[in-house]
Amino acid sequence: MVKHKKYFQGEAKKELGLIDLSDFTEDELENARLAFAADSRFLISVVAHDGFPFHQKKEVAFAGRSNVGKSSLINSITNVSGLARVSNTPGRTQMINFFSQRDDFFIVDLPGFGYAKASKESIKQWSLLTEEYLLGRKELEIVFFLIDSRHGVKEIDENIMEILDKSAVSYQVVLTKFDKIKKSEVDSLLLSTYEKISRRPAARPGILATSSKDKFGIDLLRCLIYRIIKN
Ligand SMILES: Nc1nc2c(ncn2[C@@H]2O[C@H](COP(=O)(O)OP(=O)(O)O)[C@@H](O)[C@H]2O)c(=O)[nH]1
Ligand SMILES: [Mg+2]
Repeated sequence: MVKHKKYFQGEAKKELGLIDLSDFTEDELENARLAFAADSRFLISVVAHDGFPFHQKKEVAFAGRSNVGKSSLINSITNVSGLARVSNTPGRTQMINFFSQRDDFFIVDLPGFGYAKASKESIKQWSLLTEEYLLGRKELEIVFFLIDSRHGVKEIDENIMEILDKSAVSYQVVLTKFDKIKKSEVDSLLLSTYEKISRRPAARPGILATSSKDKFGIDLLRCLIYRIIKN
């Protein structure tokens, strides 16, 4: 397990909304680890709403801008390096990808938004199938909304949060690529993120900082998912 110490050297960041180890019990950490220990597999890529799989289990979805580190994060929590394709070519995945975790629950990789074209146009394109999924999918329990630590919450992220606020599901903000920012930038990143999400009605409290590169925060993300699934 990667200790917070490496990034924070023991400083309390709770007042800045940071989710940390103290939010979970030892049992939760262990059970969450076991829940992801094996049997992650790709199920299906969906391009139209009639293709959504039929099942009785819960789904947790991941959303964020193209290149935010979504595929890398899914690979990290499942420990399967090639599960969700990690791409250096942003904007290529316009499908909704479903992964099964031990046939217990499903991880859903939503299309990345905001690449290249004018942001309005790309949001429109992003939202057709995705909005249908977000607004109508009763199996969906939570959305993890990924924000690149290097950029913070941008206007296009705010636009997507507006869509998420209209959906029936709450979302948890997750900072990605946390290894990329300097220690001196951490407080202002957490502060500005906290400020921007605290006025959002459907945003869950707290911010989870992660790095797929260093496997930082991955155990905590598994715990958050485990709590949702077991509820
Ligand atoms: N330094 C660093 N790079 C990352 C991290 N996560 C992803 N990347 C890189 O960011 C790029 C986009 O990642 P990917 O997972 O494909 O993003 P996606 O488009 O959101 O699915 C790739 O070059 C990854 O190697 C991270 O935690 N740290
Ligand atoms: Mg991807």
